[in-house]
Amino acid sequence: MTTYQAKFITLEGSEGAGKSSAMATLTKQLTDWGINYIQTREPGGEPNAEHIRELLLHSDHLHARTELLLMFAARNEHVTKVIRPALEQGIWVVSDRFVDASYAYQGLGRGISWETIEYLEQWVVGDITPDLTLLLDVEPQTGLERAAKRSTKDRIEQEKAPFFDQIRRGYMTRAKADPERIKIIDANQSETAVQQQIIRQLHEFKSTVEG
Ligand code: Z5A
Repeated sequence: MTTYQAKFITLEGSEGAGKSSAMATLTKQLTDWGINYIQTREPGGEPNAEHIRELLLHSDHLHARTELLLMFAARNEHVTKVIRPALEQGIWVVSDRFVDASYAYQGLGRGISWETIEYLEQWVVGDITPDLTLLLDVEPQTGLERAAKRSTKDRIEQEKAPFFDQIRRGYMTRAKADPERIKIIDANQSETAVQQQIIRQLHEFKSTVEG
């Protein structure tokens, strides 16, 4: 397995968890530390992958398997053309979502087996594993109320509360299996409190990587 000097950080969470402000906090901290990083997102983060994102979020009646395969098709473009080259050049990568989202949304949400997702992960992503994942955990109802303030909803956002309960379970299962990497942020709290938790986790992470 390749060990990169540059680090790969991901943000995860279900609907209305507050990833946008979390991303701002995270990138400001990296900037303050003088770290050279790129900010990206999934699905997307590369021109072809952004086309696939459009299909994913705005097509009617996508079959669950098609949804999963498109997520991984976009991810293949993203990993090979953006994430891996950046890490190889010593540039940190910060991504709004990555593979954990596929386990939560397509696994628990759509009922696709984790073995299938593991197979695709191995094939497409290989050894590109995040060094740190900040999982913004919010009560589905709270998240949906926050998201309702937004004007429009994409195809996946139109799902109802039980779907987002499953997403939360999926993320929690991932976090339990890999507590060293996935740090849970209580996103039910105020934006300031969430910000403080993120900064605390980043300081801990920095001291770990600096040895
Ligand atoms: N998806 C998938 O299914 N499988 C995969 O493998 C991947 C993704 C990679 C697009 O992702 C969809 O793709 C997503 C999962 C799926 N679908 N869903 N749902 P995305 O990340 O681009 O889209 P998103 O999940 O809708 O995220 P978002 O809109 O970028 O962020 P958010 O966390 O949902 O919400 P926000 O905009 O940051 O915050 C929502 C509102 O709450 C906003 O007005 C904030 O000001 C407010 N807020 C935020 N924090 C707080 C606190 N702490 N208190 C009060 N109010 C707050």
